[in-house]
Amino acid sequence: MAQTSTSERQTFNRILLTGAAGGLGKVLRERIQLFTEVLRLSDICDMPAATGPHEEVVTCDLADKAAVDRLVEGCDAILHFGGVSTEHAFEAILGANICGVFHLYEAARRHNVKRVIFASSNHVIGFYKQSERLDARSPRRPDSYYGLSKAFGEDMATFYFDRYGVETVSIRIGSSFPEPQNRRMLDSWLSYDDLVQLIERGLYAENVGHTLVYGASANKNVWWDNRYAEHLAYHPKDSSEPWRAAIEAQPALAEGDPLRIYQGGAFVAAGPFEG
Ligand code: NAI
Ligand code: 15L
Repeated sequence: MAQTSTSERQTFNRILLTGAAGGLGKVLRERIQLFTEVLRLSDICDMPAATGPHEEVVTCDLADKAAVDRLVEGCDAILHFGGVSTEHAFEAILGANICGVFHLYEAARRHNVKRVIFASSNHVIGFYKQSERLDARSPRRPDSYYGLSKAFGEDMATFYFDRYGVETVSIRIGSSFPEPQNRRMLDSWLSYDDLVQLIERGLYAENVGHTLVYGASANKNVWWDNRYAEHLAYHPKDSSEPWRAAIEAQPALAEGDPLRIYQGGAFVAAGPFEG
């Protein structure tokens, strides 16, 4: 971390944000600046050019080990938001998410990065019913190849802490969009402000080891219990309630619709991917 400090806390020298061209990446580009002298933005897709010396823009495929190694050099923390973010054939997920997370941690080890924030997903536990209540120790029930890749990423984080001392906060993000879009998201929604709060806690909390935290706002129905992440002091401020009336006015879902049964919603019914 840099020796310079803001009025409240020290800033990082250089934070790397992967997935910077994505939905959340665009939001974080604006919001993470506060925590770092320089923000290095990376994606496989083109991004708007750097707006000043406080930004660096680097195009990089997470599947390219040597490129990821160069990308991570000089960074003191990583927000890993890049990769395939929905369900696809396994082969499409392999390079970006599975090889990609290995490349990232290997580079973090080589370049002495002490802290990673990993954008994991509710799809690690997506086959649980919406009536079930989980905590960080609940056995996983991935609902997709995508969910499996996030489970692998979480295990990668545990291994790199146990073996090499690289600390991670894995956020099992529910549904992080400007607003909840359907009945399921009334329970799984994570506002952008609450996401940023989680990232801030994840960056500044001490001795996190590998901490797993569920990323949801203070919604009325809570599926996830963050008792094992209390040291992060994450206190969500937002709730999906202001959208409830409009969402409940949407056409009713059929009785067997996975969106009303499973925590992972429609992901449980994707595939198979043959031919
Ligand atoms: P997104 O799909 O908009 O952004 C992901 C970015 O990763 C894209 O810009 C894409 O170009 C980039 N990417 C894909 N393959 C890549 C590769 N091989 N190399 C480098 N970059 C690559 O997804 P979104 O919504 O912004 O999510 C960001 C992260 O948060 C993802 O890891 C996603 O799995 C995770 N997440 C998001 C949730 C949400 O509700 N938005 C919920 C749970 C997890
Ligand atoms: C995710 O993991 C996806 O990245 C996002 O696009 C949404 O589908 C979200 O989960 C969700 O479950 O709503």
